[in-house]
Amino acid sequence: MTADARLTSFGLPADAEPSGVGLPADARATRADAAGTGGPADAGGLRRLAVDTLDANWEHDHTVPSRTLYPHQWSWDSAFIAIGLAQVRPDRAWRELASLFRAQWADGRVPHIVFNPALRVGAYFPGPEMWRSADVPGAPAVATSGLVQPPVHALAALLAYRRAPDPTGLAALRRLYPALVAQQRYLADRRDVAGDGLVCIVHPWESGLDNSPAWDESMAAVPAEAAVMSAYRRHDTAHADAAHRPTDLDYARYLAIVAAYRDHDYSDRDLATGHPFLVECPLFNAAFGAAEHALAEIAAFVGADPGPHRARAARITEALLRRLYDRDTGTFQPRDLRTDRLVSARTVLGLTPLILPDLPPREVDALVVEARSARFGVAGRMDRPLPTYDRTAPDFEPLRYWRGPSWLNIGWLVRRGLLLHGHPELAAGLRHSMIGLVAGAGCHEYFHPDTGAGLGSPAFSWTAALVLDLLAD
Ligand code: 9WN
Repeated sequence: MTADARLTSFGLPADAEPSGVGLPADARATRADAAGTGGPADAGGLRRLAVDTLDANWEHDHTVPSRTLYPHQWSWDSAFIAIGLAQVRPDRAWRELASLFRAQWADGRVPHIVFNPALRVGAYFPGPEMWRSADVPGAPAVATSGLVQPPVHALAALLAYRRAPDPTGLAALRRLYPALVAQQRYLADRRDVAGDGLVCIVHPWESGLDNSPAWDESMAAVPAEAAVMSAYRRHDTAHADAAHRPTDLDYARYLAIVAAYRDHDYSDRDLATGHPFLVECPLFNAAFGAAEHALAEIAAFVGADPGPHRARAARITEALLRRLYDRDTGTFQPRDLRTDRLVSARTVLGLTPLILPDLPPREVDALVVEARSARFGVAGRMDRPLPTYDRTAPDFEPLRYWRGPSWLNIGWLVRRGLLLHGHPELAAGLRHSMIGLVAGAGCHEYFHPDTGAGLGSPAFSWTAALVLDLLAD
């Protein structure tokens, strides 16, 4: 069956057919590392592949992003995974979120990795021996990292509850609500380094888009030598092509920033005076604002007051507009707090504030222009998948991780924003393109932004989860 024939068999209207998704034969059947194969022939097959992938990655109370590359629990992965699980295994959606929040620190931070103590030393790098969370007062009994990731969990909990608004869901929502509030309080109280109402990330890993060109300028100032990596064994490059991953110099800098934070017991008190990486990220802050909108709705369900959440949401949107919106380019850009300058690279991060329902029409219109431009190519009939970086930039890299490839979580967020702001035809184009990627290549971690070929882990959980959500919509 040709890729086009596959795409029409997903019950999508013929007029939503992209002109040239053009997935080549080699982009199709790639053996999944845990579950299925690429290229199921119809919507039922695609759904089964996605469910099989999630089932194969389920580990007693959470889902691993990938059995090989990421065998522990990751924070924002669990939120995206819960959104998909809510479609097929609602009990697991709640267990997924509950297990993550059991590892919440006393200060409210939700760690970006929760380590599975049953796994051997070296199952992932950098492992618990590098993070040493047990030495820090306020860390949970289980070993974790000390970083955070974008707070998309309140949105996930809200969507899971809307999908199955039953007494079990309501009880789970009631238990989660105070933990979600504490997560936001940590970010607002401890991570507003500039005092401007926005959260500052202290490591590129906190963005979730680890080696995005958005961090190049700030990372260039972090002193480190690639040669230090000869003392370590990277786990990722044993399971994925090194040319599709961050470089050794990136990793040397990642480790230097971890050491700086860890050696101050992950304290946020004096970050401004010496921490080597301090950036306000548009996606992280859009998620921070969207979380307050979601919490306002959750508050209404659990009998709490939505008012303070609405007020905080409005303040976050206002701060994003004031501090990260670039009038010259008509998109949002990260701000490096060490130089107090906006970053110039145009990445897909800039489009993600569309997930804020209260983004004003003028800025929405500008972001839609940016999304439709040759840089990102969003259209009712998309020629090619949404890239993570400006595809016209000279340093666009179609194979390397967050420097070009297409990722489903980002497309899912942008599509959500387009729907929120009245662009159903663009949202349909994006949905069709994302489903086409998984139909063509399977539940890969990321995809070649021209050919749609699958890259990274071939059985990646959030890809499976979000395609289930897209199919159900
Ligand atoms: C570091 C688990 C995580 C995702 C991130 C993605 C990648 C880790 C890594 O995998 O990061 O946290 O080892 O590269 O960049 O977004 O949460 O899927």
